[in-house]
Amino acid sequence: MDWGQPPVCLLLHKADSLQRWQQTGGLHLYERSTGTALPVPAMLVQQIQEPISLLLVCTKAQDTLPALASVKDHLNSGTRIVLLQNGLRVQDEVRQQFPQQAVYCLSTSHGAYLRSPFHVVHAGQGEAWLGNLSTPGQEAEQDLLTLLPQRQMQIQWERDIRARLWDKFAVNCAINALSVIHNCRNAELLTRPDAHAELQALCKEIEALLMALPQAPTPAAVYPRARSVLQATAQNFSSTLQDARAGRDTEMPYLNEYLCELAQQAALPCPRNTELIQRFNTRVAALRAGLQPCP
Ligand code: KPL
Repeated sequence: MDWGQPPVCLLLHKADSLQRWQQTGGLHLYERSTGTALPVPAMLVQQIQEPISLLLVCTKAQDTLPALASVKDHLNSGTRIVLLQNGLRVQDEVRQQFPQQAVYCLSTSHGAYLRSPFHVVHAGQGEAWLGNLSTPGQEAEQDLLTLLPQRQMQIQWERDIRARLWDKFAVNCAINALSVIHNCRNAELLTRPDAHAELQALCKEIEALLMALPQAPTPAAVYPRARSVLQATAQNFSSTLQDARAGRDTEMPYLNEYLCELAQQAALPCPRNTELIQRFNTRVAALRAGLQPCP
C-alpha cells in the first residue's frame, strides 16, 4: 500500500515503543507477496508541539478514551477526529465527550494482523466506509477522503455511518468470539461443521435482537454478511483472537457483552450470546494459561 502524500506522524505513548519503531524503520506492510516499508515519523505524545488538525485513533475500543485524553490539550475546534474501532459504544462516548470536534468513523472489514510489532499483514480485502458521526447526512467530504488512503483501502463515503457501524457490529458479534472459541482462522468458521452450525444459530439471534432493539436500524440479513466477510478475510485471524492469544484485553465489552446489555435493557432474551460469552471467557482463560504466541 502506498500511503502517499500527506504529512503523517505516529503518536506513541511509551519510550520503548518509539525506540522499537526507530529500530524497525517504521511500519512494514505485507500484501500478497510484497513487503513495503513506510518510514513515517513518530513521536511521543509528550513531545507534541502543534495543534492536531486530523487525528486518526487506531487504538482498540477500550483504549480510545484514554488515548484521546492524552492529546486533548492539542485539539481545537478545527480538529477532526477519525475513529477506527469496532462496536458502537465508544463512538457515542467520544461524540459526547468531544462536542467541539467533528467526529468521523472509518468502519472497515479489511482483514489484517500483526506478524510482529509494526509488521502488518493485510490478510483480506474488505470494505471501508467513512462518515461524519457528529453531523449525519453530510455529503462526501472530499478533502478528508484525499488525506486518507482512499484508493488503497477503497474507502467510500457513507452519509449514514451509524447504520454501517451497526452492520459491522452485527458481523463482529457473529465472528469474533466464535473464532476465539474455535481458535481458528476466519475461513474455518465456514468449513468446520460444528463452528458453522453455531455461526448460523448465532447470526439468527443477533438478527432477531437487532430487529427488536428500538435504537437499531433494520438489519441486513446477518448470516450472508458474516459469510461474505469470512470469505473475504479467509486467511485472517479475527482481531479478538489476536488479542486473546497475545494476552491483551479484548473488545468483548464492546461487542457481544454490549449487545446483551442492550437486550437486557429492552427485556429481550439473548441465550445464545450469553452462552457464547461464558464459553469465550473459559477459552480466553485457557489461552492465557498456555499463552500462545501471536499468529
Ligand atoms: O473486523 C474484523 C476483526 O477481526 O475484528 C473482521 C472483519 C472479522 C476481520 O477479521
